[in-house]
Amino acid sequence: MEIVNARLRHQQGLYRISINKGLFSGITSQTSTIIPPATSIDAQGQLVCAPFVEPHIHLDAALTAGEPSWNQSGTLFEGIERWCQRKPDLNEMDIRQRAIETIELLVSNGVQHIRTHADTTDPSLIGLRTLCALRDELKDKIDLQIVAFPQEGLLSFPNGLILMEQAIEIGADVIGGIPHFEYTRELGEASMKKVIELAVRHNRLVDVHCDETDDPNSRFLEVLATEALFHDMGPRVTASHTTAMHSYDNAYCSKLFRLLKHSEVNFVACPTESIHLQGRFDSYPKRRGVTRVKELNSAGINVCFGEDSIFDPWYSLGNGKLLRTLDFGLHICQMMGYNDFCHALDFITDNSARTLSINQYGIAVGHPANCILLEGEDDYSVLRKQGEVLLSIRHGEVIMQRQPAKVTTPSHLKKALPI
Ligand code: 17E
Ligand code: FE2
Repeated sequence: MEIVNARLRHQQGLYRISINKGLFSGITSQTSTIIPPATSIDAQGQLVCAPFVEPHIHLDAALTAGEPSWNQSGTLFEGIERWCQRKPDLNEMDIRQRAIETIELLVSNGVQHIRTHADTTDPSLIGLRTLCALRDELKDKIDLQIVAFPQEGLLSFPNGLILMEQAIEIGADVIGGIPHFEYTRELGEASMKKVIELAVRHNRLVDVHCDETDDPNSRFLEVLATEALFHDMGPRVTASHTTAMHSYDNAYCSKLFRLLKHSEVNFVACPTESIHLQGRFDSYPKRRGVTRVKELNSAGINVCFGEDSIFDPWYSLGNGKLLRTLDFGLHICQMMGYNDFCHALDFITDNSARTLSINQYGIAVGHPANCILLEGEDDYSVLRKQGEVLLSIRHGEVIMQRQPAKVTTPSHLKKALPI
């Protein structure tokens, strides 16, 4: 198989991309547009790019908004309360159906790698078991990483630690935490040490919901990053949300950034989620509550964007379109300069792939032939158009294809328009 008339990120001109036995086998530049041979895919001068990566989502909770009641206040804490009302009704079929529907939505929007959290503060661990089984079942179609996430606290929830250890045994890929939700600061700090200790012992990745609050005194990130640094595992550790960093004072941040840089931990910001859940205890001015994406990125620290929720107790919108998340993120974080736009797709592709420690990601000879076709020629135009993902190829096979929407103008309007 081959794709012709393709544009590639940060390259001039058109390219011909050959695929053999599920791998990229050649990438050659074309001198001009070519008429596609019958077996080729014609990219028609549009951007072929590595698949989108969803680095942070909760598949166990997806599509449950309003069940049994809606989050009225819009706070994280009411979200947790509503989820706790839904938890007793969880069963394998229910979770499977919602997770598959959500994965299909993501795949139809160009995603091929997903990191999902699964709540372990449930004595049955049904969410985690179901998602681990689904990960194994769907492994040819999608890469799924499962985070064992102690939603109600690793050390504050009864048997939280035992449940976490069971979750690791069942097969969780990543160890999670929620230090700002533990009963005390001491428990929050102890939980961070425990998370890293478990990850070292069981050779797992780490992804912590860290400081997801507007409270400027929530400073568990420094504990997480230090533990990661001292155990030499920063690149395998992710701090999700870190919304409190929005409210830290600049003097503290300047000291903190030195540690973050040394530790090499990764960051996930969820701009749609945080603009909605944070700032809820403010009157005016209201904080945006999104972490310092621009500053982290400028400091050379890895940061990416995720959706977090699709129609769940925390956020009742969301549609699987990471281009939408990216658009929100760039606006909220004021990354609206020409240079920001030229590299925008990094936040939903390369940076997220690094966060997930995905090997051989990207369009290069010898890598798995995974790619998507977008509407637009480069990062800037793809972002501006907010078009559809037209094609998704995985291990050399088309797993999703759609025709670009055609607009027709009624004839009476055509006459009126001087085109
Ligand atoms: N749980 C949590 O603690 N925070 C979130 N943003 C979501 C679930 C979606
Ligand atoms: Fe989350």
